[in-house]
Amino acid sequence: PPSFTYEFKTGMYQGTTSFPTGVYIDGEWRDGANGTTIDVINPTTGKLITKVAEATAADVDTAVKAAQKALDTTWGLNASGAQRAELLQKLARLMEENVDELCALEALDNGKTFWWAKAVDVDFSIQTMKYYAGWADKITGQTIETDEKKLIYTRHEPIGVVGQIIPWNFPLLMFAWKIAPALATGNTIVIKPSEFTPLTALRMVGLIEAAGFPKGVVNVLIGYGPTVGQAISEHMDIQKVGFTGSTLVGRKVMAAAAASNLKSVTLELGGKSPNIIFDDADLDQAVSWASHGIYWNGGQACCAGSRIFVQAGIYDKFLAAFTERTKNIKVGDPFAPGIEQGPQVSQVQYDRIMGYIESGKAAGATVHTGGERHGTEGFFIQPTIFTDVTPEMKIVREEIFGPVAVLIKFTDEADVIRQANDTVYGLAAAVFSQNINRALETAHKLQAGTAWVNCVNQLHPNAPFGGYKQSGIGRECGEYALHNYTNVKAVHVNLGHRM
Ligand code: TXE
Repeated sequence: PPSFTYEFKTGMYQGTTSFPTGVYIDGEWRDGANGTTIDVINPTTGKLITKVAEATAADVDTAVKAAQKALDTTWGLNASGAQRAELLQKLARLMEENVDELCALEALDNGKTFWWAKAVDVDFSIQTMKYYAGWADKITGQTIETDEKKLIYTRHEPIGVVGQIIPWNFPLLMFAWKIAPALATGNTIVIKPSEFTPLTALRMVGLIEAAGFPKGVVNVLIGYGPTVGQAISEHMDIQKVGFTGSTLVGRKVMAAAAASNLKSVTLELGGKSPNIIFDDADLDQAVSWASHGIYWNGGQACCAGSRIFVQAGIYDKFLAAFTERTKNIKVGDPFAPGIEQGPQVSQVQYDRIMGYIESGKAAGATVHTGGERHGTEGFFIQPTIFTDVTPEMKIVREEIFGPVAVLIKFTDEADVIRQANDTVYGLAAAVFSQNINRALETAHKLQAGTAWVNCVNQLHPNAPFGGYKQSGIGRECGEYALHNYTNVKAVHVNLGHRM
């Protein structure tokens, strides 16, 4: 199987990384069943970083068998909660020991800045492992009182072999959000990272092995969606699939699950999150948060505050300050200090975003600032503000997944709540106001799985995250995610009723 060695020479990290890049099944690195590879492209330069082994449907079959064997012998009901907790804790410690290398790989492969990878992606991934380590020995059922001659109790058992399919925008964090609750509850895993950003998941394999997880518990397969993703979704021996990605593909995953073994499905999909600025907001803070809301991770966040609603009384002031802030965002090499925004992840995404910008112009919206390519190589796009938009425009309705904000003026609460909820999505929403009643009343009326008050893009391993409407099904993180990975069994014991 192939391997990858790379020397990081400049910027915020210097060091060498080296690890296998095969298909990882049953504790072993292999070539994919077809012997083919996938090119991994550096979004900062557009050039090849390395080639990794391509898994196919046949590899999914092999991985499921290995995962089933592990479930029946070393994991599942064969490993105590305390043992599972200890391994997750150990994995968190190993990640801490390799934190800068993980950040550098994420910056290289995805294009996010090293600084943000360190502040959020890798740190939150470690916290997620620790949080679920804490749960692993506290997975308990209930006793249910009915009458004195009966004992009923519930067991929260692992679901079994679970499939997980993740995207490229937060490669390591999505890997952590998926594997940590599944492992804490005793499941075994076949996971498919995005073919665009496989490197941190492959590096994690070494840490998972070093932590001491038995072979076959975590199987990592890099492959394409229509082959490996589809094979996971329709596999008869996978009992659950957890997916994060586009709403389009989420539908396919659910359809494949329905058409095969009715495996349980959780979906974390797209969004077009409203960010509401009332005229009594702290303007300076609202501008900074709104900027973070849309431009963080190059706008490639499912919860990005891409529709910014500003109350008429402060619209002009907000627009002026937000424009200045937008123009000052430093776009460039993700390893250079002070850079806030790196490249978009791929040529495909670059083209998709530029297509949306063109569609906005063609529909009559005004590019207030930005709207062009940044630099001459790689997939960089200028932070962009659209004004003069109308509700039916594609740039207002569809997820752009790039550094493109639309600004919309509103009059009062009723007006903004109606506009904010006028979307098929419901992932997140934010409200800025100094009036606590107004802020909370609005937050409660927004159709979204997460509502932020005087902040945006806040995630926490302890707090549930997921969507209303077409933004998804189920919740990740927090105690809520444990339900995705356990089957509840009610045991009825007869203590003396006679037939
Ligand atoms: O996503 P895909 P893409 C949105 C965002 C973005 C758009 C397209 O708007 O612009 O989706 O991105 C796997 N069966 N989000 O095309 O294809 C795929 O290999 C099973 C929002 O890259 O949904 C990858 O591992 N799996 C989102 C994963 O699905 C399939 C994050 C996600 O990729 C498959 C990413 C199939 N038929 C994109 N086809 C978020 N919620 O954060 C593909 N995949």
